[in-house]
Amino acid sequence: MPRSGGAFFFNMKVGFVNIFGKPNAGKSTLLNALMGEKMAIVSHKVQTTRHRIKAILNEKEYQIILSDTPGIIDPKYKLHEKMMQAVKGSLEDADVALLIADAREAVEESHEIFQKLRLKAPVIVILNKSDAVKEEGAIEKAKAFFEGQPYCKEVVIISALRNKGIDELLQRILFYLPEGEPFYDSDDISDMPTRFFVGELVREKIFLLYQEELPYHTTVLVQEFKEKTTLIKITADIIVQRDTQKGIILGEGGKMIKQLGTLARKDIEEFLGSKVFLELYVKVRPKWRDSDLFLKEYGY
Ligand SMILES: Nc1nc2c(ncn2[C@@H]2O[C@H](COP(=O)(O)OP(=O)(O)OP(=O)(O)O)[C@@H](O)[C@H]2O)c(=O)[nH]1
Ligand SMILES: [Mg+2]
Repeated sequence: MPRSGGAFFFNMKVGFVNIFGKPNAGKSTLLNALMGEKMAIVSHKVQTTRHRIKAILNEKEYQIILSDTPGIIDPKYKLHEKMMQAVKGSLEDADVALLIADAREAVEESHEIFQKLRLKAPVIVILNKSDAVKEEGAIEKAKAFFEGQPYCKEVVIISALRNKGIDELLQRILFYLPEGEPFYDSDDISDMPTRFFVGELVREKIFLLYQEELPYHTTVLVQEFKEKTTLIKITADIIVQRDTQKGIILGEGGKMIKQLGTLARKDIEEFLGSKVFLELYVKVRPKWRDSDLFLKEYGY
């Protein structure tokens, strides 16, 4: 039952608007731009997002349930398989699909992925990172290419980072969105618990601070979340696969984890609007990325 509290909704537009694309195309940045606040973590590295993250955009005239999804890849281990299951689930319930490509890249690779999705929902292809395109005429060429594809209703050019074209995109989304009654309370902004967002912010800083493969061997689990009188006490485990990785996370004399803690705490405080005491522990769980048991425990 929609929690509409007995109110009537005339001509309200409601539905699931799900974002898909290659890793690093800017899906999470776009979700944040549409929401007008940071809900999904972003990094310069590929495969940052691992879950389907719903964020609810509530206005009088519409309720858009946005979904960020992991970048589409060929799975190499069980965590990847879970990530691609999150994509699959989002393909099924989309009312409008946003297929996003990095406008600096050649169109073929994204096209191949988009084609295989076989979406039934109307598709808007989004050319993102327009601010960073150097080559003259390149965006227009890419736009014409996608407009010629049978799966594509229309193409919208944006810069999610610079907030360019976002209002126009919103108008085009609303054009395709069906009318209905809201699914969520008007003050809900996500279906994920606060703990999840806290863990994600720690994970984002791991993507920022540590080189190469380490972030891909790591996950974060919030163990304790206690609201005290003047602050919130949070304890989180950083899980890695090997002892050597634990050493790198800690750094010499604990230098690195201290830096990680400081960066993460600042963002968590901003997100929660409260002072935070953050305690981080590093735990070694060999092959957690391939263990159903561990993956389940860690929320995948
Ligand atoms: N120049 C430029 N960079 C952008 C834009 N949008 C996103 N980025 C950058 O692209 C990188 C990846 O952005 P994300 O939003 O994490 O990409 P994603 O598609 O969610 O990536 P995964 O979660 O790994 O699949 C980050 O460094 C962003 O700052 C844009 O419009 N312009
Ligand atoms: Mg992402």
